[in-house]
Amino acid sequence: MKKIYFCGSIRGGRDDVFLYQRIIKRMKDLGNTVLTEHIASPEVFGLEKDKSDHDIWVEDMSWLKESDIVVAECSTASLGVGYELAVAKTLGKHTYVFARKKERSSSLSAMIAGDPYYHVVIYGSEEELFSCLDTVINESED
Ligand code: 6K6
Repeated sequence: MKKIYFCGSIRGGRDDVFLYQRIIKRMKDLGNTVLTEHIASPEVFGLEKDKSDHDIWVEDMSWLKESDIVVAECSTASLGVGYELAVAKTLGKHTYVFARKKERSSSLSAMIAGDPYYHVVIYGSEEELFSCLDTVINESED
């Protein structure tokens, strides 16, 4: 079973917060530990008041180093998630990036979509997202 660092938008916008909840639940139901469960909290901005930005960065970098794999849902663009993905690559973490299909492709940044380091999944439905999620988590088993 894996320690998963899940990335999702916080200050970039919270439109997908309930999707993050379902993704985290799915990963936990499969027996994994999700190090960043707070991303799915609807009260995230209330919680933010308790910590400085530096404290948040220190804690997140420590979890990122500790993680076995990184999973990011990138349909809502976020500077912080882009930063985490770049650090994950530097650390050599297996990194899976999910984004919803848009009319022509997706709104995923070309800096992520175009970098062959990342395992990118552009999904059409939530069913497809979960099916791919199950597969990548099983694939990444040691
Ligand atoms: C405490 C509890 C819930 O939220 C907090 C405080 N804020 C953050 N806590 C932990 N990680 C954060 C927080 N703000 C941003 N991040 C990290 O950056 C997360 O791991 C997200 O994947 C990413 C989101 O970046 P922005 O730019 O959308 O905020």
